[in-house]
Amino acid sequence: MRVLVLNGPNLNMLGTRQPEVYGPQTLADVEDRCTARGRDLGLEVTCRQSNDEAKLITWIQQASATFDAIVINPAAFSHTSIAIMDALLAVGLPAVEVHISNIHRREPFRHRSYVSQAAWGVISGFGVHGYELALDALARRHAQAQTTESQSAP
Ligand code: CA2
Repeated sequence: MRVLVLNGPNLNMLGTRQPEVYGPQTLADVEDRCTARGRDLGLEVTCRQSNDEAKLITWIQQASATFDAIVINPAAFSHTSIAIMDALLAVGLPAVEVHISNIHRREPFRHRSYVSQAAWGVISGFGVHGYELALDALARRHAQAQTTESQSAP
């Protein structure tokens, strides 16, 4: 199973500012942890980050050719981007939305995420561990789908 892990705007600054909100780990640390967790779970993980909404949309559109699932922290685009929601709905891959902080304990404008409408599940508030939780959930979903498939085979 191949999983695309996408990070949105400003997450390239992880570990350099606001550690009280987002923790001390850098984006490189987060990506390394995703790759390692993926290896343990038998997933092939590819990580990308962009501050550019168009780039994120293009990666999502192209994902159906190469990936089986998406983990996405859309960052501030969660609260604004109907376009990212539409791209995820269009590709139809299972997507897990991750937020490092608990967006529901923060300012009201962070409480709504357009992206959640296109997500299979949402993880928020577990720090950067949320990315690994997302990979765990996708691996379990994949294993369950394979069991169901083999049981219904003639
Ligand atoms: O909690 C999250 O993961 C967020 O997606 C992070 C976004 C925020 O707009 C969302 O409401 C919740 C912000 C990402 C900014 O990342 C920074 C990291 C380090 C220093 C400064 C910004």
